[in-house]
Amino acid sequence: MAHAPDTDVGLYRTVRLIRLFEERAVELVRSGDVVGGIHPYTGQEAIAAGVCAALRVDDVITSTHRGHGHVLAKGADPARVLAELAGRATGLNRGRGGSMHAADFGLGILGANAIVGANGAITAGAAWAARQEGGDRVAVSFFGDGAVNQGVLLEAMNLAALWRLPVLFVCENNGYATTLTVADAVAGTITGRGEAFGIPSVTVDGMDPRTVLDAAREAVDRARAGGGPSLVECLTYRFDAHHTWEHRARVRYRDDDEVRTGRERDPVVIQGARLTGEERERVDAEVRSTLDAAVAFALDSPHPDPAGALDHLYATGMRPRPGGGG
Ligand SMILES: Cc1ncc(C[n+]2csc(CCOP(=O)(O)OP(=O)(O)O)c2C)c(N)n1
Ligand SMILES: [Mg+2]
Repeated sequence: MAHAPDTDVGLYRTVRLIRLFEERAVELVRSGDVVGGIHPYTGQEAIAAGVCAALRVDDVITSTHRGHGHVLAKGADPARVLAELAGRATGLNRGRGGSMHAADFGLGILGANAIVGANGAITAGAAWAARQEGGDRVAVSFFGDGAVNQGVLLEAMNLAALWRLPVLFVCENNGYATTLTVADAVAGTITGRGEAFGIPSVTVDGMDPRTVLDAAREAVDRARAGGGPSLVECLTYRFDAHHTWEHRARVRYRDDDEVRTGRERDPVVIQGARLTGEERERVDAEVRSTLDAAVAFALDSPHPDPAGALDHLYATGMRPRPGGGG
């Protein structure tokens, strides 16, 4: 059966895949196979799953430091994403990008991005390019609450509104930028930033894949019809650490009660309740075998040859000249 990501089974498959992917990735960080750590997307899966289910393959997305979920939901091969995290030659970007730079242009994944807020400008540019082409492709920018005070994102919103670009701004408000709360960092409201530019802006439950899909669909339809950008603020909760490093550093900024309460509404459980037990078991088994194969693929893959370290750095295929000079 073809994968239909916007059905109840499809949405469940996507959130389940992202959850298990992140669990396996954390294990590989602990074992030392993924060097440098990751920002787990655990708890926020409904947003990537819901938004990407409203998109076509030729639509584009830009992502963040917490980007595995977006990349997987847009259709990237989990085995190649995991190999990328593990720095292997078979990785999505030949092991050169790692967790925060995964990209697959063929699937419209313009890249995760470690610079908070920076992807807004890339998305507006991609949307402008899509419009110049004459089609009805849309561009989505995923970003966290930590990005809403970054000038570049506000500049991108301004231009997107002014030029009625087909952009969907998706804010994943998980309440924290690292350890800083939204209450301590954000004056006014997040939707108020969109409204200031005349951008239709809504706040939705970011723990329910179907709610996110409905909101994304409305925004995507508007963008395709020439109605310009939209902002969807998704209220969510990060179940795990900001970064895997946090477990070792024992940073304390959320008390146990808050984390317990925050985890009560679990997107995997919420979406799973819409399936029969049999459907759930079938998807769970399928996802487990996909991830087992992905881990084996990543760990069996070779590291890139150091002699080729300067390959693939430029779109033109050129390497820097020996002795510098560009
Ligand atoms: C421009 C910039 N400033 C600071 C950082 C360091 N940094 C990395 S993640 C992060 C927090 C981002 O919070 P948010 O956007 O809410 O995303 P979340 O981590 O909650 O998913 C910060 C400050 C950065 N990567 N880029
Ligand atoms: Mg945040």
